[in-house]
Amino acid sequence: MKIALITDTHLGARNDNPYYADYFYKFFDTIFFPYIKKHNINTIIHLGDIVDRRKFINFKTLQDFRKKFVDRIKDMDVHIIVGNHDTYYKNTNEINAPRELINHFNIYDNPIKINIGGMDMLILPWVNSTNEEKTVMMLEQETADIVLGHLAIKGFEMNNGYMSDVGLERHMFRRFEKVLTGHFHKKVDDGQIYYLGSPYEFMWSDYNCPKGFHILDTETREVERIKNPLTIHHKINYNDELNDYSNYDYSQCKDKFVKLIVDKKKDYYLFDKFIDDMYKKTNVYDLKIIEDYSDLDASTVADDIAEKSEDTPTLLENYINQTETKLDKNRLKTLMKSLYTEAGDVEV
Ligand SMILES: [Mn+2]
Repeated sequence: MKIALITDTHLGARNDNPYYADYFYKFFDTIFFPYIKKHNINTIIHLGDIVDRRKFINFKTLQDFRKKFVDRIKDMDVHIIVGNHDTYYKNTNEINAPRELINHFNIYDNPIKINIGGMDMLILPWVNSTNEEKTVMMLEQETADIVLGHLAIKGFEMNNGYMSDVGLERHMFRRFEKVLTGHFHKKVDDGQIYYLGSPYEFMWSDYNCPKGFHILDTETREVERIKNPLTIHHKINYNDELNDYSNYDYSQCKDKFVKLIVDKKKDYYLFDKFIDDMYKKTNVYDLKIIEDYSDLDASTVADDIAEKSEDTPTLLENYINQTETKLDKNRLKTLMKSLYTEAGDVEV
């Protein structure tokens, strides 16, 4: 039996931004649902963070969710593990979005052992102060073939370049054949614990980070990755000494957030035309131009900032790296990162 595994869909992400919603549902319309239909897959396990907001839901996001997602899986065998973005309170999973929105599916807001297709699975939803003891006890005592969860585990790369330093210890999971989990959006593994990664991009930190979903075969116990080739973030390194932009193919900028990093700009007229044409010929959602000042022979630090600060988290990290302080820089970075993420969630 084959099971589709998907996680961290965060529907309604980026303040319910419609461009991101279009991009998310393009994945469901053209990649995910065609795949599971073609392969007669009738069982889905969602490993948490099905929606983005923890406290409430936007009606447009809710309608899309119902029509473009829930209605298409309503006759399937669906299992949903509650993630941290699904829960209202920080210290308990008791009130959660799946329970309120789609209670007719199997929803797991507490640790439990289940069996699907003859395979014993230990299900571990988001760990908080209420269920931590039970989670640890089940990890120590329960027998199961695999663990499926929405887990924070120390020592994994959360986003490009960011390591997790809070959560459960890896050794707690070593008794099990495989651990498959949501939570961090980058696909990483240590050969036993697998962060499956989000199915699509959310932020610039997802740029160049492969996305997709997985198929678990309960007979062979293999986990197969299905790639999602769709992206929403696109970077261009502009250099008119090396490249000719007169016949530029703008199709790669269509329906994208674009960052144009200017390495060399000799011909100002051509540059302006390039920008004008970008707007005229393609539906670019947003264009950010980042000038590199290396032409001005600025100091190495300024070069560094211009070159490496293509997104805010990187800028914060570079700033902390260059700061003279006795404080723990990794803790500072984690704090800045969580502030940045929290600020992104604030209603405008
Ligand atoms: Mn998530």
